[in-house]
Amino acid sequence: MKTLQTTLADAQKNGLDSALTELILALSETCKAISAKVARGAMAGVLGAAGTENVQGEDQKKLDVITNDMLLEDLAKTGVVAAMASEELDEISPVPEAGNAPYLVLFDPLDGSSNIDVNVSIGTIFSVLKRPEGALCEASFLQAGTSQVAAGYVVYGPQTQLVMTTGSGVHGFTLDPATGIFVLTNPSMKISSQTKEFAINMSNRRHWYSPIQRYIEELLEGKTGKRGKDFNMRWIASMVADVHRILNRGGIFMYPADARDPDKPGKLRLMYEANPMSFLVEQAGGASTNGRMRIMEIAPEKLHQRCAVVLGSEEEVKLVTGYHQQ
Ligand code: AHM
Ligand code: MG
Repeated sequence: MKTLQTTLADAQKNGLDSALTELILALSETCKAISAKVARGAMAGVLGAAGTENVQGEDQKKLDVITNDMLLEDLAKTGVVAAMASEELDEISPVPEAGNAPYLVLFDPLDGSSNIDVNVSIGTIFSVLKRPEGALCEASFLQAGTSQVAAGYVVYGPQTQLVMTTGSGVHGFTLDPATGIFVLTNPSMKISSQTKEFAINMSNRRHWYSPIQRYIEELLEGKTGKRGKDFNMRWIASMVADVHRILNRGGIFMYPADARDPDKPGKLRLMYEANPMSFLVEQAGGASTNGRMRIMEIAPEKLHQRCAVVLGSEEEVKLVTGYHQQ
């Protein structure tokens, strides 16, 4: 039986940095603890609103705050993390006692906040960058997605699963609740290039720009329309769960920019959501763009910047991106 530990040990033999291994193992331990809290729900006192707002003006849930604190505390102790940035923090969180530690970690501690209180899958998303030379500041984090050395998520669903990449494929591990061990259950995950399934929040339809309007209209026409096949729709409203489905059976996921607020290109965040998920999707043979360009090549300007997202099965992503370019 292969586990997260043995898989990382093998990767280390093939050159994976031991500090990065340590970091990923520490992250997995924290996520195990988060999973336990999520599973106990009301009994662990983690449901409901925190009564605070994050830097983006969104209401925080108790679990947003609790998981953020857990990750900050545990990763600071590893000695290999120089600083962290989180969707739930206004500013970066340096770890002065870590000295010249080699890595920076960015995370969305609890993705899918609207699903916490209704017992629907939620997750933790992470992205790891190398610490650049010089003094640590926000700019240290503003590296393109192509610079990520590891990325992944843990989905807290019917099973708790950790899915990650260090740049040589995507591997999925299921937490065995009996032993507390992440077991390799989904080695070398691959996204089919074709699909008949799409994910988008249809309630925003009236706000979309014309390329997305056109694309979705063509999908909805089904067998007798231009595409000549029927498409199915899924929208979980937890990006981790939607991406997890796509990594398992293909599909296309979109959270496009729309006409509501031209200063906000979409809802999702480049550094905590779009980049790590793009790294996973590309490593699994899929594609990921903001409608116009490869997400991982976007030069970040701000830590909390938003990003339109079109990712999943390559042929569909290419089609949507092509519609934007026309
Ligand atoms: P969150 O990080 O505050 O939970 O927001 C991100 C989530 C994604 O997981 C999901 O794809 C999207 O928001 C759903 O948005 P909507 O509620 O507009 O459908
Ligand atoms: Mg999120």
